[in-house]
Amino acid sequence: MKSLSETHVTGESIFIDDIAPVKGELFVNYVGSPVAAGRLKKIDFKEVLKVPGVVGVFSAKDVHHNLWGTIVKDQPVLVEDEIGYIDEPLCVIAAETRESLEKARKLVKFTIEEKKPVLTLAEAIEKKQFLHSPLPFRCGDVDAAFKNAKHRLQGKFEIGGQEHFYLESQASIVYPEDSSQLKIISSSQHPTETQHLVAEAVGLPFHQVVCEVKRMGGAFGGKESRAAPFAAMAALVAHKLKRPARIVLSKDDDMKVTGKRHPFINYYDVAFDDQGKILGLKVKLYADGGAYTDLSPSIIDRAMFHVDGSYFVENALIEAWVCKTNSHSNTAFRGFGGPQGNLTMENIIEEISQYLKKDAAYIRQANCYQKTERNQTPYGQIVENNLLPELFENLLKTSDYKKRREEVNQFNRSAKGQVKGLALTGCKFGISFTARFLNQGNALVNVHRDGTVQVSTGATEMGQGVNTKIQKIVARAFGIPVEDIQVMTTSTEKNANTSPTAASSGSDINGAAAQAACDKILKRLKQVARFQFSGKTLKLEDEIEVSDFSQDDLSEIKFANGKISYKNQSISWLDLINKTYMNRISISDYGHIKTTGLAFDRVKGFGKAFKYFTPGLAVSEVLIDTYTGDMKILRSDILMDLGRSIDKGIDLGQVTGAFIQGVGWLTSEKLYYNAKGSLVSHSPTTYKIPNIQDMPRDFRFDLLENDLNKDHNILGSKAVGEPPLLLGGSVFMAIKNALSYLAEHSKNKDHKIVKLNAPATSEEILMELSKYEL
Ligand code: LUZ
Ligand code: MOS
Repeated sequence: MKSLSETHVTGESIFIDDIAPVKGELFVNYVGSPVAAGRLKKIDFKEVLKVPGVVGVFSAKDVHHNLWGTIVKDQPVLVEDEIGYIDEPLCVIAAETRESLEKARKLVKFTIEEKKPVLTLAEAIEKKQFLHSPLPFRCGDVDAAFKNAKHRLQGKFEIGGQEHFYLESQASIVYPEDSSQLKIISSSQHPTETQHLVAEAVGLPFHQVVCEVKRMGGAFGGKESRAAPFAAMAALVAHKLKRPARIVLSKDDDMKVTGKRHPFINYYDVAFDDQGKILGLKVKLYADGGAYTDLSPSIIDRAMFHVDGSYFVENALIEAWVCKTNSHSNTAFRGFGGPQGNLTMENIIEEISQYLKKDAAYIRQANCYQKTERNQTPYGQIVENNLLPELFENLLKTSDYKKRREEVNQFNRSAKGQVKGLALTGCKFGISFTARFLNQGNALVNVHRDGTVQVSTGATEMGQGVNTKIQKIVARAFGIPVEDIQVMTTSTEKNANTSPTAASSGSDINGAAAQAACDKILKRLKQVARFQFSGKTLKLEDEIEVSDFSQDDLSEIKFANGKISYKNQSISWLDLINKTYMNRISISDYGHIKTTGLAFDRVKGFGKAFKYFTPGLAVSEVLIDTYTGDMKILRSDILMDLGRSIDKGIDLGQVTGAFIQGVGWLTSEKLYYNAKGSLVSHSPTTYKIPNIQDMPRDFRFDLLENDLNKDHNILGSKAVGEPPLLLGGSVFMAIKNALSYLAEHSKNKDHKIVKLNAPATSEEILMELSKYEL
């Protein structure tokens, strides 16, 4: 049997558009709005219907329940009246071939009463155009802290958005089945939401719709909420025309129409002492939500939860708003607001360091959360089992920080046209969905009579390796080889009411649910084994009473290496499951788990919001060409606490991949829009994601393994998917640090402290340099 990664590399893995079309299958696509704001008066399909091969056109009136949204149902599948953003889907066309479809898409005529759009976040802030205003977090006495502090800095920090750039665009195929049932195959992180949205869009009860997800070619949050409306477009066609329907977006369309990471404009005011210890903090976070609510309320919450970064802040006021603009509705993206919060704090500390002329790494170390005191977040959660102090100590040593700082100082004294920078930054990512009800999962485990096992959960595989981790968890539970475990296609038929595979929680939640299902089977298997070991001969016609033995008896029965042993006796796995089956005892089960102990009160802004934290640190060194603004990463060192890793290879893959994705967000991935608000950087030729040349020239990464998470999470592991993305901030701060060596000599007094917005592209770096009047 080939491993899960081998079939990717050999090209055998089937993605949505690799599925061969079936007889009668139609191609489906939407037509987007030519303007960013206005009222849709009329759609004229006359020319479209003349195109050979076009078999159907659909608009809002064909959608049974048009408004959708994970949190607030404010977003139309197809615009009915008010247009929210340019390129927003206004209608759907179905055709026999892709060629007719593409031809037809250009021929729709819209009558629109145009309005003046609000295209920038700054304008939305000024107009107080808000989609959501959460209650603030407060702790300590901020006013007193500011009054008594010796130093104070204020500023504004702009952070750009980010395109997900999954390799597989949004894609779904919908097959009509008997008696109005629909089967959806989708590239979705959230099959349950896709099932529900499709059912509502076509007017079917939920039990008539099944959504299946085999795998995705990347998702990064972009398919958490945003996969479902495209599935609904195909479903509309399949339901009305009773023919299978396929929608696969082109890369350009996908980039224009789907939301991105939220851009932020943040204002801060910080009070601190001579050593750089933070005494008080006031932050106002403004996120660009785009046209609709989508997941923004949860995203702004996570931004607020991560403004503290890895640092203790005794007195704080954290306020936040989600702004409404005439832009694609921004959405989940790996980190989910956390990166924007964390970066704001790292930026503040970088500026404190420049102001005090002290090395930022030691200011960070001095502010970092401690173990028994200075360990409470601004929202009242105690940072338990905190290894941040060890991470600091270790990484400062292994990265040779002190010596390299001296080398950088020396280089910058003599270099012409080049400047180096060095920075250490951290993350402390909260693991749990902030919406409490999402912290649950279920799994179905079927043991077969040849000893092999199928496991199904709500987890969707998007390249992150969740299937491999679940496979390992089940193999370990039964003491059999991983090859004997098959993780099945995710389907709402087997696992209903699942949460999205998101919030880094895929393996935590679904792995624990799989373990719970295994535990139920194991309990029965152990009772049968105990019966066997008690010396009684088991005959097929015997009725075993499985509750004959106490837990104490059973706890000594071990499952390992394909054998079940008790004291000096043993039985093979194959024998035991067959004996169990022949006695008409189930060798399948279903598990359900929930995360316990969460107690955050949104009104008070206080309590335990997360089950645990995943912390990590990174040190990055950069070299900047001061004539071109070109930046190279000379070296990055990453150290993370992932508890006891279930699969170190997968975890390090997530660490390095997330880090580089964070670097791309903060250094090269700039989104450009034209005057009408349409994205112009909508392909890899204009949108610069990192390539192999952008990797650190010297890249070192490791885990600080420990047992402290064993009572908190499956096998003592920690979630890894999102946290390391935040460490890309070390490269941004290293750039800021490099520029500070030049800003020091600035003739322009207002530019003694480096002010850099994200992403720090070459242009952004050059523009900042030009202000110093060197
Ligand atoms: N999705 C979500 C997430 O619905 N809630 C969350 O808290 C979250 N956090 C990170 C990523 N996706
Ligand atoms: Mo998410 S940002 O889909 O974990």
